[in-house]
Amino acid sequence: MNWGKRPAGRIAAAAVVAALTALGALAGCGGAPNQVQMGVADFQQHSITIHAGQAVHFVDPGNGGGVHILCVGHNLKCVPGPGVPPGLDTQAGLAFNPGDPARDVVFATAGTYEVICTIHPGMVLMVTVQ
Ligand SMILES: [Cu+2]
Repeated sequence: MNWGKRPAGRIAAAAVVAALTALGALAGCGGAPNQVQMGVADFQQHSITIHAGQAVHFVDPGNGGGVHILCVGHNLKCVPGPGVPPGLDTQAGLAFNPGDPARDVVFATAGTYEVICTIHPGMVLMVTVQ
């Protein structure tokens, strides 16, 4: 049996993954993707903070995602307002089916935006744009 080196190799690999994860977190305000993933009937997180001019990277995975129609609004209704990004500013909203390509939505104007889904009650992502 020659298992001597395997545990060390695994520990080293885990350390590399941890370091890369830390780098990714540090890069959050440096143009790295501000990813928000969707599940069957909700966002996987309910708030995100970005800087004006940055995009939120919306991901609806083919495995575990859902049908969603996103817009800025409240209580299942799209409410267009000043500073709302194109695509999230209409009643039609931004439609996703599971497995669709991810989409970047740029928030150009500072403010707080309530991104909702017109299908799923309580599916809310508060986007704070600094
Ligand atoms: Cu939805």
